[in-house]
Amino acid sequence: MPTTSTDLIAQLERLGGEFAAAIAPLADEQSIRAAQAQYLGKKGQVSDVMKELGRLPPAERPLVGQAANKVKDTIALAVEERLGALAAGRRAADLARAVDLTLPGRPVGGGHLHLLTQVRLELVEIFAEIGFAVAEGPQVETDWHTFEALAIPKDHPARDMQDTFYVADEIVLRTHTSPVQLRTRQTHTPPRRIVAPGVVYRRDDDATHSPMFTQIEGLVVDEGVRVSDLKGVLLHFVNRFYARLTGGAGLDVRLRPSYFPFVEPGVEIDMSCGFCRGAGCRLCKGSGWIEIGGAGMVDPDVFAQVGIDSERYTGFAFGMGIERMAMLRHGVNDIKYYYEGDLRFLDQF
Ligand code: 2NL
Repeated sequence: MPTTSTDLIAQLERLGGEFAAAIAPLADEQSIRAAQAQYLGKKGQVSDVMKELGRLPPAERPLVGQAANKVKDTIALAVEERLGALAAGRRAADLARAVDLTLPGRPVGGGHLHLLTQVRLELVEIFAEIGFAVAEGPQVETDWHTFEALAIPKDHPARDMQDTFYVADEIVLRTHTSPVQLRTRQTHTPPRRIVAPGVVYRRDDDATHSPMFTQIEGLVVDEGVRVSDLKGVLLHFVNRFYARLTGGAGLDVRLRPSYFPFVEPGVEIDMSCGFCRGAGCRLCKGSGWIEIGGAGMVDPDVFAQVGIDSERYTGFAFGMGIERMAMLRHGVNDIKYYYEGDLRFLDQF
């Protein structure tokens, strides 16, 4: 039977009518789109009808083409309407759901200072109680302030590229906060009592060393300053800072001879172990003492570098790592925890 344009137009109109009925029971976008493809896709029913177009006399083809465009529009409109109706249904269901407006809100966690910041502020307060002022300075320093003025010789390993980050020739990331104390020479004449807390940098990286860490150094310069003054300051510090570990018992401090280029004599600072009270434990490795830093009487050569008369003035200096102090007091066992930003760690403090 020969195909006529009337037949094809009727078939197209029938498809348009069928489509709306076909998608009426479909309740999700994916199946509606699949149905649309079944009608309009390359292998769809509308294309099947259009394949017959070639058999018609050319003059009749435009009429069928128009009918095909109309059915495409009808189908597209039916898809939009059905999807719109589904979305409206979902909105209505959302609105109809009972909401108890008296329920308490979900708590929004408040932030707090990082453990290292808390400890740094506490340290500053402890030293302020006995007359120390706080000093700060640049983290990018000259070789002179970092090494030369502190009598650290040109061939000292600390100056090696292996140990120090060089920013440029003669410019380094400070490896200790001592340059801060030297810089206060420009604004403070003796007597001077200052602490310099801050970030320092060394090429070091393992469970107890990080390339960036925090230090606090102290410096006292006056007439008649002696090693016993150093020990008194350190006793005040350990008993204030570690008090909660000892349950009221006092902590002792001992100074062991050691060497730092910028002090003479130089000492290593130990405190009595507050965990086992001297009985011997893992933290003090059975010795009853825990090393907490270094110190010494400022070398007269260092005073000479910054124009302080070492015949008239003497002074002591000390340095301690803040990460290590917090590790000892709070039982932190890897330095990396401080810098990872993991709230499960940070929120404990
Ligand atoms: C340590 C040892 C120390 C100093 C730091 C110092 C600063 C000036 C002059 C002389 Cl301006 N000395 N600081 C002295 C001895 C030891 O630190 O083990 N730090 C973590």
